[in-house]
Amino acid sequence: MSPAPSRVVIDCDPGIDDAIALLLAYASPELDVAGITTVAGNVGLDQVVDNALRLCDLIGGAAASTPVLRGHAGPLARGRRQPDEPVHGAYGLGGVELPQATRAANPGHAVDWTAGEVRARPGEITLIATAPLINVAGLLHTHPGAGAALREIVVMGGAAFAPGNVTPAAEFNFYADPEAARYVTESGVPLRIVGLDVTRAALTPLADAETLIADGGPATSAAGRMLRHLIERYEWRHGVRACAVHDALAVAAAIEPGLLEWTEAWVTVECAGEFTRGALVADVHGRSGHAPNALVATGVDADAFRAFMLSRLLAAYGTSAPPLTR
Ligand SMILES: [Ca+2]
Repeated sequence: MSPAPSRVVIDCDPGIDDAIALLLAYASPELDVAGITTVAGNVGLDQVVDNALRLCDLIGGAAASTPVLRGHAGPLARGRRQPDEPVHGAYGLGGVELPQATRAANPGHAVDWTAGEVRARPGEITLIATAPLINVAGLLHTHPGAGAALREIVVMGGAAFAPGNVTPAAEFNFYADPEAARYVTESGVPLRIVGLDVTRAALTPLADAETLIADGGPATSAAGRMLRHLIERYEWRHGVRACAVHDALAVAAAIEPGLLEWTEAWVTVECAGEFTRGALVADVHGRSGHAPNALVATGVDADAFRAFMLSRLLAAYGTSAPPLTR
């Protein structure tokens, strides 16, 4: 008998890679998605909430009734860059229009809802954060005891040794709210960080997007078209017909940590640098004198991740997939 699934809350800002991450989570029997919380990031909050609800309808099954909560619409402290619309398209899903959502978001705030969920199940909830970290920092700051009751936080964010994707030093989620990211990294909650170091080393090629489109199912073809949009952007920037699917790798890391190599380190986030605001600092050699507070992903089995993601999406949503597999 397989072990009980891990109960997760996914804090996200869909966003194409968030969308693929949600599809992957619901395609994976190892995870039980307790709720989807939203935060402004790739696009504004209203759009992010609407996208999450539409994606839940697309996924169907358990997703159709998963609580979806509105979170923060802006950063904790000063300044943030504009939403990343050129990358994700005007509505955040690469121009893929999903049918209008059949329900509204649940009442209440994402942070308070998550606190209740975590308190009700101490030690059980893994928080997968694939967006700027305002909600997560808010949870840890305003709900004492919530951090200690979390099992783990898996964060997609930062670039420990690789270049950033907003500035030369900073990755989008951390750059969007460095104070929040710093608060989370220094919170003492068990933390795994899946950053650009590994997401850029595990690219999804155009062939996989085309395979999903060719399958023709509602969710597979939507996923394929979203990935194709992302690949066009990635090719423009990086010259390869493939793309990083950052958030999906974070979900894969929560399911199967063995897909990645992990290095213990003390980590923090630069909040003051003239050129480095939002940069993840990872002390892998113990220079700071601080005890490690995170596991930083420093390697990835790219072929295994690619096969994992494609096979899971086809098995759960493909036209030849048996019904009720999720
Ligand atoms: Ca995201």
